[in-house]
Amino acid sequence: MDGRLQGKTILITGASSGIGKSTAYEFAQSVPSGVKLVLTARRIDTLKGIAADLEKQFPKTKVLPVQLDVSDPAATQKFVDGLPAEYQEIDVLINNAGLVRGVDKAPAIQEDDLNVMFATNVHGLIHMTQAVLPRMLKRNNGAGAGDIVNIGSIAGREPYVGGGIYCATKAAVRSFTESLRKELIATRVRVIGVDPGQVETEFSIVRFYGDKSKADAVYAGCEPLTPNDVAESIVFAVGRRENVVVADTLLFPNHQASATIMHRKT
Ligand code: NDP
Ligand code: 8X3
Repeated sequence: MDGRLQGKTILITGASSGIGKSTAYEFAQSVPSGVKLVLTARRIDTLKGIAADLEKQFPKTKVLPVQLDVSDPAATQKFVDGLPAEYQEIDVLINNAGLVRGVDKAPAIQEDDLNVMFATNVHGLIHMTQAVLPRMLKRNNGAGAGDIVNIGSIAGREPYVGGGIYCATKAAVRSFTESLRKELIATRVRVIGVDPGQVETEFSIVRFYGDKSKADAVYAGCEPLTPNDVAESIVFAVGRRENVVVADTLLFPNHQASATIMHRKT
């Protein structure tokens, strides 16, 4: 793993929390000889703290924290175009930034929630992919090289009540991921989909607009995945031999069998 990933430039969106943050630590830990991490999110102070801690714990890893709202297409393109020279050749793009807002059902879905979820989870992921892909395709004498990892969800495979918009965004991610893999089949760019089930992060706090007690209730009687469980799968997929594509991963905690079937201890 260390030899395969040594010196790679890895861009992670949504790295200020949860799965994105754990993925940054998992790469740094798995590659003691060092990687270059570009970490983006809206909360730049949090990212700067993570960057400082990573460089302290893993002296051979270099970290560039950048404030970026992926729902802003112009900012995304400007960010990619303006990357410092030593970070310009992105080897691995982890499209992780995403969120859920609310549990409203039609016809009560709030317009703002609808727009923010699609702009972040779908448009944001597509714009970042479009901004990074041209340089990946030029590498390797035009054969292309690099990995694009899209974080979907069980919600993209199985829609549930109160998740109409979030599930639709993740179904769109799944569909885009599959199209992209097919479109890039004549290149050496790998397209990797990772669909987690229940993971305890800030995800449910965001869903309930900051109400921690409602978020805690989601995990009552359960043992959800940790963000590090997902990070390990991401790093495993990226660390395979270049000819191996871990195309599609679905991860559940042991008590979960589908988006809605969970065994809860009473
Ligand atoms: P967190 O809320 O802990 O992390 C979400 C990350 O996305 C944060 O770093 C946040 O940073 C970032 N983010 C949100 N909106 C934007 C934006 N507009 N621009 C840039 N960054 C943004 O949740 P998770 O770690 O759980 O979520 C990560 C991904 O995993 C998401 O795509 C989610 O849908 C997916 N997922 C989560 C599951 C779960 O149960 N937790 C299960 C399946 C999939 P900041 O606020 O600083 O911008
Ligand atoms: C998060 C999983 O089932 O809470 O994507 O929507 S779920």
